[in-house]
Amino acid sequence: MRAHSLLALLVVSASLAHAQNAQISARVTDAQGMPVADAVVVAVPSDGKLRLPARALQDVVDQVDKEFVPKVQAVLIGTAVTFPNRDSVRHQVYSFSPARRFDLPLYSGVPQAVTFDKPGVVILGCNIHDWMVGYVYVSESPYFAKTDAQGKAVLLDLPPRAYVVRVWHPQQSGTEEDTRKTVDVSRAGRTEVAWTLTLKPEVRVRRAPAGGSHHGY
Ligand SMILES: [Cu+2]
Repeated sequence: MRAHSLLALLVVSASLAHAQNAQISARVTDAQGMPVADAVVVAVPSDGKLRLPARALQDVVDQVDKEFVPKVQAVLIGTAVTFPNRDSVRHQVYSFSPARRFDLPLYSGVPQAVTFDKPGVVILGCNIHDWMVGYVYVSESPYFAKTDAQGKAVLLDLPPRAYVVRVWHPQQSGTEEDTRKTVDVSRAGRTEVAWTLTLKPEVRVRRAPAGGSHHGY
């Protein structure tokens, strides 16, 4: 497709989306029927046409009381994420994940941003505090949301069409691909979709006793 016709298509689809948009309301529960928070719900248009924002986005994962906040951060591909340290001790945040390997030097305050330019899951750790685990979920689609404490997430402003919708959670026992559902939101309005995930127990590294830091950090 030539560049100018692609542009015309984008303009047409943008104006249609403006005229009438659709929503997907997702609900995620576990095998016991309890709500699952921190699940990322991603919708990809079935025709593969993704409209990404012209400008790269920015987001934040804080370190508060020696934990990542939020524990799961969902971002669009291309987003620059900063990792501000709100603690009085220093952190050294890294990831070995193939989607984005990085290693920030030991720091206080706000280090340089890390850009996430490949879709996938990036597991965060801290070289100083072994129990610190966080996740940056990098979505290839601009249509994503994270479930709240009630296990609910709403994807807003969807151009009306069919989507393949999937769910990711750090403890899910199956694969993200197994959760794929085709959801047709050709008509404006809200469509409800529910998933039941089987979750593995959370692997927790014991924290050092409060106030008992053996490090000089
Ligand atoms: Cu740390």
